[in-house]
Amino acid sequence: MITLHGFAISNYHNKIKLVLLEKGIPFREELTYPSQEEAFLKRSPLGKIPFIETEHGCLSESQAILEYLEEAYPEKPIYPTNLFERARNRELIQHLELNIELIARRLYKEAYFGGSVSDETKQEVKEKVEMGLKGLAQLAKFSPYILGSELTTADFLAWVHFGTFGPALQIIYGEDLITKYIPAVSSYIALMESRPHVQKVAADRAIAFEAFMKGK
Ligand SMILES: N[C@@H](CCC(=O)N[C@@H](CS)C(=O)NCC(=O)O)C(=O)O
Repeated sequence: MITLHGFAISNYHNKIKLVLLEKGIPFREELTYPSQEEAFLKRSPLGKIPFIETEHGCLSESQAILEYLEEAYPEKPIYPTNLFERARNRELIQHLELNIELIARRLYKEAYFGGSVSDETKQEVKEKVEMGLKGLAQLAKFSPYILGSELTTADFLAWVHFGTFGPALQIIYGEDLITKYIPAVSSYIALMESRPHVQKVAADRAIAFEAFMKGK
């Protein structure tokens, strides 16, 4: 049985949790916080979550975990069968994570964790994120799913990441930048949130977020 280590506020944790649920893979979730302790680094080299524990050992980096799960549990595939469509999925995932999420992440310290971010960083992040969102508008179809008529991996990722960088952009810039560049996103999010597993991940995230805010 797979153990998923991490916590329910993390978008990278929720990415793997949603994939496990949607693929119907049995797993247990263990509440684990990032750590720089020697023993932890042996399981996840930068001390980050998520990582999974399998019968073969531990595996970190959410995209590597996702690809492993898809190959090890092929019964319910979440990538399309067509090779080029599979590549398009990976293109969208890389774009979302490298060109939007990782950039917007620099705001989370202020948006979510009570810290502060310089005006210079905010300006730099805004320019890059806007470029990323315009790029996403080119790639995404929303007809009705992000890459067309088929629900695929990219949808699970998109829903999870929109729910993390979207509110952060709203808090820092006072406007809904996602909808500004990609108007179809609101109805798309509603469509994704009609799925029971998405609802489960969202509910767990809300509970964890409330507990985190109380503990602050
Ligand atoms: N590239 C990693 C990113 C994981 C990540 O950033 N995890 C955050 C939580 S969302 C973390 O553990 N941060 C703690 C740290 O950076 O020390 C992945 O895809 O799994």
